[in-house]
Amino acid sequence: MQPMVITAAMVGAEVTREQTPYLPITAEEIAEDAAKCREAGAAMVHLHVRTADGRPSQDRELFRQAIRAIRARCDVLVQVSTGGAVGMSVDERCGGLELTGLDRPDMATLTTGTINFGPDVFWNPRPLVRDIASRIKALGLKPELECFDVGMIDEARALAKEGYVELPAHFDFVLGVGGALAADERALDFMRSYVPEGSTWTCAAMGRHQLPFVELVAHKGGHSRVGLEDNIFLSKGVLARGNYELVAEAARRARAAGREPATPQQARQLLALT
Ligand code: KMH
Ligand code: ZN
Repeated sequence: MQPMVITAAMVGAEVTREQTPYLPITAEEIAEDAAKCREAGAAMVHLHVRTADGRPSQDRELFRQAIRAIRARCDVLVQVSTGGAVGMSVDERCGGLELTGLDRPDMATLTTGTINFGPDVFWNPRPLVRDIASRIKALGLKPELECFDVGMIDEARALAKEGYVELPAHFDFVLGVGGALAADERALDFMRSYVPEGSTWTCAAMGRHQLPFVELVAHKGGHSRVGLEDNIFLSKGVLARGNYELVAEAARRARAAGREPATPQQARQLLALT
């Protein structure tokens, strides 16, 4: 069976140090955890950044510092978030896309529709999605199409028809966000059956579903996203002492299902990155 690309969603925009003291915040903390994630089996990190006091940010210079610190330590691929935090402007959200040359990310997320996001709304109207898609395309990056619900896969088809993205594409099924599609095996099965022919997919299941879904996904041939952005617990009531512990557990479960964790080089090929 083909290797599994494990992505570590390390920081996010919502988790706080009050919830877990193990959340990396500074560039050095992110890079140290990223290197351990790479050793544990991650091929890619999904990156948000924070200000020194822990507030969510999409600041270009903070991204630059984090990416440089990561690349100084290891060869893990870097996928920048363009989702940012609820309420950010489109320009704010695209801070990580302003990096070129040696600091250029390897990939960027593109959420293809609006959803309820817990008590908030993650606002992605169609013109905004096309704006972000154009910026990702201008940088020559392949987007990871983040779909929190089924209609977002249809929107990916529309985006392809209009020339904003190419098919086959790479999808991330984000399951279990409050107000959106549940982390339920039937939902996953429909999503994976519904993507355009030849597409690849990752699944990011929220909270307690995160690690069990790695096993499910391993058997179904997909790739997995784990990390503190989506889940802070290694097991019931036990905090993960860093993203690397979640990656190590994901790698263990992948191997038990016959899937080796992909190296960054293998991930490039499997996901057809430029
Ligand atoms: N923080 C969420 C509102 C992404 O990174 O592309 C959006 C998010 C999606 O995390
Ligand atoms: Zn994110």
